[in-house]
Amino acid sequence: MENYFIRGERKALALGNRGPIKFRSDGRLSQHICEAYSRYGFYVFQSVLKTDELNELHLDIESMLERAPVAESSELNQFGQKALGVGCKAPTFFWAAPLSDPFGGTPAAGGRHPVKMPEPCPQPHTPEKAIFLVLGSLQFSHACLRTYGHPQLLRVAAAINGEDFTPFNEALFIKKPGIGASVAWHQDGLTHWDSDKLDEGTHGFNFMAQLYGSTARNGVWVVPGTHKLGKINIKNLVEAEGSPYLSSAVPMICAPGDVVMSNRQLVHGSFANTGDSARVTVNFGFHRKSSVLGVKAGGVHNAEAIYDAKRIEDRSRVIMLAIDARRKRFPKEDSFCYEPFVGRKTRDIWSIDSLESLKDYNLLDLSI
Ligand SMILES: O=C(O)CCC(=O)C(=O)O
Repeated sequence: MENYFIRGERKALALGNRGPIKFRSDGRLSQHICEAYSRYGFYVFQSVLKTDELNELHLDIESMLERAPVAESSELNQFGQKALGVGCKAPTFFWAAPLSDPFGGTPAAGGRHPVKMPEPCPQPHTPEKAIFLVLGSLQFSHACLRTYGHPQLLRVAAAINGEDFTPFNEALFIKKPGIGASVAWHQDGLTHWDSDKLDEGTHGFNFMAQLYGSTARNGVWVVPGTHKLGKINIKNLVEAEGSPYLSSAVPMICAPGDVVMSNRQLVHGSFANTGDSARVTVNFGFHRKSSVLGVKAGGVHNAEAIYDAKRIEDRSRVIMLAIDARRKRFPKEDSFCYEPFVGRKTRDIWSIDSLESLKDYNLLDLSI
């Protein structure tokens, strides 16, 4: 296994799909970034989040976890107060046994994780269960909301998915050393695989911002290029290999503050964190409007529904709120201009009470 991690890291670093966010003089995303993203299905944007922003994310996420339920069945946090997420209708905190694989080989999430990952034995005295995933994370953190409004990242989203791009969902993946659960191999999309219009960008992408960096042991692994191959039979892939340690896969190797853009059609997953460093990923995804408008989808992150123009607009307002939150914290930065709301008379104004207005906003996620 050690060799697998070392070889994977070496291969990942040799791909040539990492560097700072760069645009051409006409404002389009640099050609080499577009080409590498299209070729491999992921790109590591280096040093996107600077020290202040990272520190604020650390503090907020720490505070979020302190205010989360003390146990899966509890409504109280460690201070004996009503815990975050209690009373939410939409899903929020997800728990798993240490080093387990909660999804692999189960019908969860539309059965898209067909194979169980290895489940190493945890050390004695680890908690029975720990939070490994938070959904609807923007309602719990001003810092996460500000990162969602990051102007360079939103420019990338517009370059990849069009100026009228839409949200998907937002999440935190928490992989504590010796505890963090696996996410079994899967492709994210569930909706358009049989469409004759399917192409490499149909199911959108996720930004994965790294708070502590990401290593071969604790990071997400991907099989480069699989985003172009349609729906892949992952069970056959693992059986042919004779092991879930896929030799064609590479890990996302990141420093703190790097942000990966990862195609949702890629075969990807992460192993239980048997290493000694934590990974916290601030995830937020975007779609092309044409992939969601008028489409009936859902059932994993949100209830099944037809995504009409009103729903898309209501959900997209969160981008406007995030842009305003960011403008107020980083006034010297050039804010992102989100095309669908240009010329509107009403503005989405951020205030310290804004998170309350986001309660259950993720009921309107646009999962496809
Ligand atoms: O962060 C992880 O471990 C898994 C991420 C993932 O599967 C996803 O974002 O779809």
